[in-house]
Amino acid sequence: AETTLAAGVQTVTATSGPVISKEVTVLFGSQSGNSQKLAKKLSSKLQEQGFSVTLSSMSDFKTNTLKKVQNLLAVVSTHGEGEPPDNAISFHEFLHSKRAPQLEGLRFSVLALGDTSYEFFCQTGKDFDKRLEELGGKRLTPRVDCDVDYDEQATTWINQVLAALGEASANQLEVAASIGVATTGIGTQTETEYSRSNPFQATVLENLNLNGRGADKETRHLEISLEGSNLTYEPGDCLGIYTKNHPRLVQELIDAMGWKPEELVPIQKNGEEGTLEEALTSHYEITVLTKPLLEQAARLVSGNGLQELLAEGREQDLREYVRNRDLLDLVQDYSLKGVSAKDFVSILRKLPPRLYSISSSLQSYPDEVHLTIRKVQYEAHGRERYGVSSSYVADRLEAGETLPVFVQNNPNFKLPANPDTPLIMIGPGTGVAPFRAFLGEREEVGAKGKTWLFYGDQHFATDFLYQLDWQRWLKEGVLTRMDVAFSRDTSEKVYVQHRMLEKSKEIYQWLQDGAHLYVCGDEKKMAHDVHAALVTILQQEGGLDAEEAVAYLKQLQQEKRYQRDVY
Ligand code: 2AM
Repeated sequence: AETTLAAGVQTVTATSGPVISKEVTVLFGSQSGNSQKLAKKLSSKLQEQGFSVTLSSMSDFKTNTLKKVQNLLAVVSTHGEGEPPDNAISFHEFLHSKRAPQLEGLRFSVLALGDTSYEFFCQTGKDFDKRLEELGGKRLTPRVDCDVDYDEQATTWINQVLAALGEASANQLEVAASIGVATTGIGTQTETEYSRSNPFQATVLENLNLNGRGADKETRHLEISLEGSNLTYEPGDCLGIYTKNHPRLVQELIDAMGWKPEELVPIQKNGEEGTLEEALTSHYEITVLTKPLLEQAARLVSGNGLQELLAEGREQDLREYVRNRDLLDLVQDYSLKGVSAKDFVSILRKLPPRLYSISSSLQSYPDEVHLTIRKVQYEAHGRERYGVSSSYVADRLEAGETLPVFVQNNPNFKLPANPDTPLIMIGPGTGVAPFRAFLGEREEVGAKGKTWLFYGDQHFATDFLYQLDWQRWLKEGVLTRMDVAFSRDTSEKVYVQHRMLEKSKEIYQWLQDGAHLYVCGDEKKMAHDVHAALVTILQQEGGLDAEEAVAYLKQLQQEKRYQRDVY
């Protein structure tokens, strides 16, 4: 086998056996790494069947080679309100621009990842699917749209694609010896048996509240042992944790329906059973109302009023109803009396694992992983509501207990390979988590590059997360500069972007010096405003006009010098 690696694009060609003319390009657009993982899996399967596969991130794909591609398989997630993930933006734009070539010879298929609780479910996948057809491509297999529990549907799509391509080249199915997928340039892979589908039962070593007395918030610092798992991670990676629903919500739901907690119901698609209480606690999602769920609930009993809510023209009412409501509201507001527990769980989504940006460096804490999780709690519709995972961690998970975990590599949020490269890190609130990992790593490797952290939260006295770590790193020179914005200590709100604008000259100079920019935290408000501040800085200090400044930032993104981990 011959392996060519170039700038994140890899081509693995089988040279034993018959000459294989079937070339397949697999592209992924991935924010948290799921699409990339699936794209890799597909690529290995294709290679096992003797295909020659080019696997690449959409952002690394050379668009001028598109015309020559015969088979294109795209795995792409959707972000926010129907937007492409960062590393799919440029390819998405290219395809929808006048520069896009006609693709009559192309066969393609799209796997779309998304979340049915969002209105623009799988929008990016749908966009690609539609556009590739418009450009003349022929669908190899129909697009598959996956919900958060994507495993099964993704496997189905992969099998359909393999079958379709396999048929087309049945006479060439002399399988070359299994060819491993090289991973250089597109993230690391852990040598461990543990994964999303087989999580490691990790022991919680510490669970501390980082906020001071009298704070309005509660942010947990979790230290988790990875001993014996062989799990490794890099700064910027995420940890997936399997969580549990609130016992009170489970109880109230069971009571409202008059079920028995010990009744047996399926907890796995393979038919494995568990008690209803266990099922609703650890296996199914009961806090999110999605349209597909309501449609199925409407079919469980006729005349329960749900059909009316789902009727055409009432989209706005539906949107309002599902906001901050859960399954308990549903069974109380709509008559689902008489529905059996079995039928009920059959319409539920699996409780998906939650991903958190890791806040430790493995170099500083061997065999450990740290998380920084802010508890979400609010009142809505006359009842106290809790963030599923954050309230579990804050209120019901104690040191000494076990937590099922797995590492999710995040190829879109990585330290520069060169330790001399300057870093500008912007992470208010829990967005600061990965920067504790970045600086820990830089300390351990004795990096020389200068570093600058922008941090913000509401109050200095109670909300300065990891204050001692930053102070020590400042003293030791691991952290060169730190600017903070405490938004509610002054009469006028100050946010990280205001601090950035105050320092616009220096930031511009750091960028000239080759600094890499990292932004982590709230997407809609913070990351958006920080982006706007960067545009202003480039205009003000670099003499660019608005359009040029935007293009400049895009270029930085393309070069992986501007990376975001936003949620
Ligand atoms: P606020 O709650 O006082 O509005 C971490 O959550 C910090 O991010 C808080 O200080 C919060 O301020 C702040 N924040 C809220 N909206 C923001 C925005 N648009 N840009 C930057 N920071 C923001």
